[in-house]
Amino acid sequence: MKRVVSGVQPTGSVHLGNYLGAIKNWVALQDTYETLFFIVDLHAITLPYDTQELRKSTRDTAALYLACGVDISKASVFVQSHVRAHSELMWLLSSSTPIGWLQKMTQFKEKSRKEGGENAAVALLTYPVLMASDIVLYQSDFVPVGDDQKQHIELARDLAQRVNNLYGGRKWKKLGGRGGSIFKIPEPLIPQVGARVMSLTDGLSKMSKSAPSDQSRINLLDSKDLIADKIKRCKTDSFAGLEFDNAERPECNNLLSVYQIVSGKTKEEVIEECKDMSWGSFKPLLADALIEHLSPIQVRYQEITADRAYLNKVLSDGADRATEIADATLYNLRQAMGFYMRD
Ligand code: AQP
Repeated sequence: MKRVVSGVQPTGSVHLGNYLGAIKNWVALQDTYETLFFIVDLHAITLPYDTQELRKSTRDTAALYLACGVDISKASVFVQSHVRAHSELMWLLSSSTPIGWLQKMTQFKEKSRKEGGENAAVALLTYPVLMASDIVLYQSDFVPVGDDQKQHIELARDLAQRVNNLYGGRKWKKLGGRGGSIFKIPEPLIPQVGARVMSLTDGLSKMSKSAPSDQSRINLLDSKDLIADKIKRCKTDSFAGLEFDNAERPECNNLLSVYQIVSGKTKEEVIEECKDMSWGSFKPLLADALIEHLSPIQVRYQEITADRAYLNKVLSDGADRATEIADATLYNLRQAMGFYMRD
């Protein structure tokens, strides 16, 4: 069975972008693939953070995975730092990663600028190596992500190929290994709609946890009133009617796309329904569709968080399963890299 891995950082409230770009698609994939979904807490420490908040956010994000429909009878759910192999593999892969590959990552350039350049943590630079480790550790075939992560997946692919070339094949066989490739080369899975959910206050910026204004995003746990208020106040334009794919109307395209997904309608149905609508008629329609879609998730989230022991057991079982797969990969790489192996 082909394998799929993905994760979300516990760096704040999970928002509609994380949900439509990633989590919602995981739920669809768990029937067809072996799936591992983790809370990437090691990634969350690359920028200054609050220690109390990290702990709470990690638990909340795990509960949200389950509330959104991740099913533990099909998927393994765990916390990244509970599987030590992620950090160890990152160190091993770092030795094969050219610094130049990391320095040209768009996210590093943007985030390090915000952190004052030279003062940014080394971890911000090496973040993509950890992400590559997260993926290749599980010999993953596919990684469902939003559009913003395409460049990091590309790096993971290049790195896996580089390590295969450097240490795999005959060289590995001579060291007692099975030879061939050490890592599978992963493919990104980017959804056709929802890959880039945009901010509610600026249709040209992606919806993001770190944007200073909470008005710019719908958090999955926002109350009904707050959702309605955010949609009522979100940025629109003064064109007549509503339409997809007009470059001069990024907000319109974004809001229609969100409506399309949460209402479960096709693009053609949305076009037919909304083409002559005013913003005044469309906004309540969108708010209602969002509330209807998110309400059951919020109810399940409350049930799951009420039972701490259950959640801990899920995460512990998930980490056990993940460790089994991860340790096998790590053993192979250590052997192929020429480490003296313990009996
Ligand atoms: N706006 C988005 N549209 C579609 N997909 C998105 N993702 C994030 N934002 C959008 C996808 O969500 C998954 C998990 O993201 P993450 O938490 O690991 O990444 P992130 O970039 O930290 O999330 P944010 O909210 O965008 O945070 P900041 O503010 O730090 O930039 C990934 O699959 C991602 O593609």
